Amino acid sequence: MEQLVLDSRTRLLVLTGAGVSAESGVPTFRGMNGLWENHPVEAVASPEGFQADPALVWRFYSQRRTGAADVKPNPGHDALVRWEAHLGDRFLLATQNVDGLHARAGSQRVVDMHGNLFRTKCADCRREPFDDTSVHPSGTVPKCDSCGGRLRPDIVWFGEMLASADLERIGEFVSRKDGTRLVFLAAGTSGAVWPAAGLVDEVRTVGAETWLVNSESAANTERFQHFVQGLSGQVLPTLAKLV
Ligand code: BV8
Ligand code: ZN
Repeated sequence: MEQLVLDSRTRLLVLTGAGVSAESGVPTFRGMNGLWENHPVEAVASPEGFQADPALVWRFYSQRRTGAADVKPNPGHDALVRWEAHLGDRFLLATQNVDGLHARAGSQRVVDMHGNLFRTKCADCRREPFDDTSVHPSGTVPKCDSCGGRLRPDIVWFGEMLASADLERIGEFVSRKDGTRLVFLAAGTSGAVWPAAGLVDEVRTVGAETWLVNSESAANTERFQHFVQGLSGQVLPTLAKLV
């Protein structure tokens, strides 16, 4: 297998998707072939879906909270923690996953691009989002104790903008001029969801070296210089040479 060299001249941006959590037992979106209780995920994970039936949306996220509560990080998560320890501030992990497994594995330099399953915010006021593991399977909609409005998961739904602070943090890392060379590695993502799927194009404008680690060829495989087919939990632990 080709080796990814992580040395003192390297700046590494990693993008992870649902495939990185699959070996921990968290179902991927494609694995559910985009459906939940034969609703298209895009319909449930959307402001329109929440407007139409907030109880259904809370049932969906309650099931996901229950499913993700006691899963463990896998060797793919652990490899990323080692790479971060080796590279320090020349490492950044942008994840599309909302399961919190990167933090649980010990990753610190993480951008939760699509929010966090175990955080809740108010749909009707600007109170701070708060950590929350509560589940509401029986179709109740939890109420905000500041404004009495509807609480919702602190997740970026389809049709919603990603946090500008998150996008800026990634953009700064990509365009940093510190004499290091940028390497971009995407793992476990089908490259179907934007704007995350556009990151590979963004990094190529600054001449980055690009890698994709995925169990099957993804929608944007040909946009990567290196494609390593395999399970992230098996590939990531031996892919990088830490110099
Ligand atoms: C926005 C939270 C607009 C929800 C998520 C047409 C063109 C361009 C864009 C669009 C378009 N039509 C619609 C859009 C916009 C839309 C979009 O991209 N839609 C897609 C479906 C086409 N994007 C948005 O809405 C984004 N916002 O664009 O705002 C806007 C503009 C102006 C003003 C206002 C608004 C917001 C996107 C964020 C949505 N939220 N998550 C939740 O989780 O409940 S996305 C959600 O789905 C996940 O977070 C994840 O990101 C995504 C699924 O993608 P993957 O992570 O890649 O997972 P997937 O299962 O697809 O793939 C897994 C891969 O791993 C597979 O390839 C598999 O082979 C592989 N694999 C499996 N096991 C392993 C493995 N690989 C390695 N090892 C293994 N063991
Ligand atoms: Zn409120």
